[in-house]
Amino acid sequence: SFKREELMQEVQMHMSERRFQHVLGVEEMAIALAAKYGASKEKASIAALTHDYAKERPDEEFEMIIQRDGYDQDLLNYGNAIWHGLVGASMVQRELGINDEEILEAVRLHTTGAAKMSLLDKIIYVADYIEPGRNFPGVKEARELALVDLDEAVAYETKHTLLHLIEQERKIYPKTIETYNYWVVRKA
Ligand code: DGI
Ligand code: FE
Ligand code: FE
Ligand code: FE
Repeated sequence: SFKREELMQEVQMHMSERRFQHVLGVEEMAIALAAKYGASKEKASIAALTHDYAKERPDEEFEMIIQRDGYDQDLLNYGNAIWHGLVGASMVQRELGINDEEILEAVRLHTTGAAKMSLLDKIIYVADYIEPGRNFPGVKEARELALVDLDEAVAYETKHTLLHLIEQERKIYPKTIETYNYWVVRKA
């Protein structure tokens, strides 16, 4: 549709060609998962197209917004990896005029996940991990799980992301641990 073309152009202008190709891969995967699990394909498309919209913004801009707009100031102890979704959703809203709270929440949660995730949140979280351009050990298993059981795919991604972060001795954002405790430890 025309709206999608316009949104795609706006997103493309804000990132490298390589990242834009990732975004298109996430969109393709998100639409497929929405079809399979009965979510809105249009919302999946818009959330996927905008999920990394803020990824190439300077740290100073995120720091200014975190200080100005009443975010938890503990966020200042993290970096772009945590900010581009959680805080980036406010740029998606303000600059792209997207006011659908389900879409904005999927953008906010796409990196860390959360204990409480909607179907759309799970679709974007998983699609980001398994889009066709991703190539890392374990991605095949993640893709297979996503076709069978979306919750299992969320658990798999969370566990393996955390293992990777710990291996690299990176700082873990508390919400990432909440996601682990809920989806990996406490899952049914
Ligand atoms: O933006 P993408 O690269 O497409 O993917 P993403 O937004 O899911 O993840 C961005 C990075 O954030 C990725 O390298 C994993 C990392 N990450 C996820 N949870 C945490 C984290 N990094 C830190 N330091 N702490 C976390 O809790
Ligand atoms: Fe991201
Ligand atoms: Fe992700
Ligand atoms: Fe992404």
